[in-house]
Amino acid sequence: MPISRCILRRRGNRDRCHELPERSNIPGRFRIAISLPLKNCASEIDRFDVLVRGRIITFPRLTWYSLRIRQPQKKAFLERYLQEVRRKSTISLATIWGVPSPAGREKQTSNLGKCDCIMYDIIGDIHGHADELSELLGNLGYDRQSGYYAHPLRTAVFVGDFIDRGPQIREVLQIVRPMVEAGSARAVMGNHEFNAIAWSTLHPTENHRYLREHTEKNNGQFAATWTQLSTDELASAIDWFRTLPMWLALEGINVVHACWQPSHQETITAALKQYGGVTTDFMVEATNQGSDLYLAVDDVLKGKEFPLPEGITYRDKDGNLRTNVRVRWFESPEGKSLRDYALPPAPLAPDTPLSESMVDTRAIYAADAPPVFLGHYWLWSDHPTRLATNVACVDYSVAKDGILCAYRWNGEQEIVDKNFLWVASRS
Ligand SMILES: [Mn+2]
Repeated sequence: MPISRCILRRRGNRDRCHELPERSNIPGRFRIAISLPLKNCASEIDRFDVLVRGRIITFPRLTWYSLRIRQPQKKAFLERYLQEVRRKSTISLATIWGVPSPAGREKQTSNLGKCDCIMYDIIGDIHGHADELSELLGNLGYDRQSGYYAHPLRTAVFVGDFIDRGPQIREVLQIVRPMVEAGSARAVMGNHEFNAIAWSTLHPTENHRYLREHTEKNNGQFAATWTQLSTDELASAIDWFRTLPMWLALEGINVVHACWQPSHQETITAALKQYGGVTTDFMVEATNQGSDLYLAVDDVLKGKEFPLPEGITYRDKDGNLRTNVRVRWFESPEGKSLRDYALPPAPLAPDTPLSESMVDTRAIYAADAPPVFLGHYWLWSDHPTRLATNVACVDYSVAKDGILCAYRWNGEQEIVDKNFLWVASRS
């Protein structure tokens, strides 16, 4: 239902109508209006700041609500929310209306442009830091009343890399997976989940060979996960990882762990169809270095990397000697040195040349494309900023004493730095 057509009526007084402001830009899977006594607005503003881009709309006291819900799960959400609202003495009533089905919503989006979107909180790489995740979800207004974290009006989106490194991998999975399964969150696969599947999968025909070999280096990268989880827990986690999409094209935003490249996505989509999902056969091809699928998955989940010029190396955060750098694939390299094109900035000489022949222009992200959100890049700042007007990374190194970062998206097509939220790492 287009928002400008939504009308609230009082029961028993059909002449009294309250029409919402014309195209008031409330993105949301459903729409809600709450009658709040004005004097209480200040104390409730945090809780209801999702209304109309941060503004409370105060209606005359409403005495009924209407509910139009086609999805049972969403209905449960709303009912729980209404119960909570009623419990609060300061709030007289809530009004909720206009809950289109997903298919209907897509149609509406094309008609209404950015007006009619779900609102998302995009959350960066967690890497076993459950305490920080709980704190961040709490700050974002998610609560655990139903046994999993949920927000009455918003959906969380995880950019992958739930496991490895941190001390609370089991707890992270116990938070994230139920949210995704219940529909209060979406999630994409990170390279650590992909590696975990490969590490755990035996080659179907070559005896005793895992698709990700159990070398000292590979075992070390995965050690926190396989030592913290029981065999059954690990198997269950791997089963779930196989169900994760490698990117999400949502209404109004794109989400991928490392690199958005449509030509690679076509390759991956074709392989998923051919092999019936992230099956063992899919993984065999995806781990076969040099195959098109390997190259596609490698770029999408691990980002593009350029080799350093002969004889030049540097050490990364883990102390590993690097002979290549991750790059800012989303923008043109024109006029840039390799130092400027690296992401994060690499400790290279300013005149380190960039081989433009390596640039895959198919990955350059159009300035008018929807905002794309990434993880993966281990950025470091106590004040996250966008990478471009429509590109943002939400990985700020919580597993290296950084911050766990989220971006609170309210329908804007230009990313604004004030919508980053974060909590500090506790370890
Ligand atoms: Mn990561």
